[in-house]
Amino acid sequence: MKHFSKCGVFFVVIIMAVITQSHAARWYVAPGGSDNAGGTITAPFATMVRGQTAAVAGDTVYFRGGTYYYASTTAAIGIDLTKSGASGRRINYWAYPGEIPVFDFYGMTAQQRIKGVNISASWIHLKWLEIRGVPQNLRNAHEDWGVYVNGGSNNIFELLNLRHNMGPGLFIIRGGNNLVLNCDSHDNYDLYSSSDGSTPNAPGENADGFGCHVNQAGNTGNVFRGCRAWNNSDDGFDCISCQEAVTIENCWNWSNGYIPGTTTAAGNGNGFKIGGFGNPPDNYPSPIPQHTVRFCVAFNNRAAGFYQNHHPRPNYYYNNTSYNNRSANFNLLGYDLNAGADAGMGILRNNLAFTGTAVSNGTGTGVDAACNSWNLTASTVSAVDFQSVATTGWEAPRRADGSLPVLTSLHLVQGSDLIDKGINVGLPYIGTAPDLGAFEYGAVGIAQQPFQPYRVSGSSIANPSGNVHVFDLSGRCIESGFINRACGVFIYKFQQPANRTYAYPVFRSKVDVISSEEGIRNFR
Ligand SMILES: [Ca+2]
Ligand SMILES: [Ca+2]
Ligand SMILES: [Ca+2]
Ligand SMILES: [Ca+2]
Repeated sequence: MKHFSKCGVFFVVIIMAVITQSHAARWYVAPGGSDNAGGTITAPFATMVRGQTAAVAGDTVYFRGGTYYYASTTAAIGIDLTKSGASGRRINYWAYPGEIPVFDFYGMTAQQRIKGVNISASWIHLKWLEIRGVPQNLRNAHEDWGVYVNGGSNNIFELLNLRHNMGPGLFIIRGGNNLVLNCDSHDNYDLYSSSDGSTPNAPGENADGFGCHVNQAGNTGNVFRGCRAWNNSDDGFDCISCQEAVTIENCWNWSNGYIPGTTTAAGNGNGFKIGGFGNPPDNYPSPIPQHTVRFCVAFNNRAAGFYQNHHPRPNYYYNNTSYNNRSANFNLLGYDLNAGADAGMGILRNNLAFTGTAVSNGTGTGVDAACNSWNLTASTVSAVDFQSVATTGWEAPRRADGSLPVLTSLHLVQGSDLIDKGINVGLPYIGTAPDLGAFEYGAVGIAQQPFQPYRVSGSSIANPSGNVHVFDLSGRCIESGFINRACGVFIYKFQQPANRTYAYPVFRSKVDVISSEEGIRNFR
């Protein structure tokens, strides 16, 4: 869908759904509350599970700021979310606006593998919660987990701060169509991992930032968007043994593979470990999924920035930036099942590698690479192509809507010979062609929100035909603009970029924006 403005005006397009919310209840939970209370703002519950008991599809459970401590000598699960919402009416578990609820599981001391939050529910939405401190109590097992998605589908995990757990921050073992949006996972370290009798293991080998490892066919549609992973002892993102395709986009990671906060080696240390079923591959599905990683950044990881991990079919790597990763920026070590041997694999376009080894295992019939920085002879990559190459500041606070901060690091400078040197792969770009790397020169930023406006760069569409206003829960008008009924429910805001006259629009599925209590109250 490509539309161009005759006048060349550049717009920010905001996509939203018009929904009608009625009779959705609000429940409140606070530290110091009581599960015998009424769950009102003045008499809040004490626990998330009590909120779950009260809530039905479409309801929102608000958590007031403060720390919720979980302690048990017998329980393996801190919070068990089993109640599903429904299509278009998720059950929401959200921070009360402007407050920070922290769920601390350090007191879970049972001699079991611990799950901080276990999720078999579908159609739920967790937002702006901190989940920390899940311990490892066993000394003969692998990792524990912060959030463990075990059968839940169609969920949104948004703005979760997953940290200092002794295992992955968020791990999907079963379930599809989950959106992990604008989450951060950092400083996770499985210090006590050891062999469980079946698989050799060692301290630090399992605490990934994010993992998607769905173990059954049909669990398609899991997406990680706008997430960051850093200082995790194993990998940033890991999709080993995943039976269905995963999409990772607009995500950043760095400094994984070390004991957090040190330069002491720990686990594997790949930024994006994209697939794999062991070496040689074992227990893989047919067809073998092809994962997608695009518009992502990896730097300063102990091993590769982007790693094929013996995956026996080429994955898609589009418009990624990989900087100063220790073993290679892109390691395409795959596996040729017909030959029964290792082989380079990957479909790569518009990627940018800088400092260190650009690509390893980058040849062979399984590799389809074009228009990457290492393929171009007329362009060269050096520090002067970038506004900055700083590796600090990437964990900066997110923008007000939860999207990634706008940095200058690894963004191209005006005049760089990496601008417009890519090839159209059907993804948005500015100018005459895509640039190399994750950040398109001239873009105004990408925000990811499923229901509060989803902002993307786009060009105009003719004939906006009405005004629309968007209100948040407190009644504050947060957005206003024109509506174009002919093209669905989009709001247009005018924005003139520097040095640019037009851009391609991006229209995402409106499915992303349903189920919000913060919908449009005033549509005329
Ligand atoms: Ca590992
Ligand atoms: Ca891993
Ligand atoms: Ca250059
Ligand atoms: Ca471009």
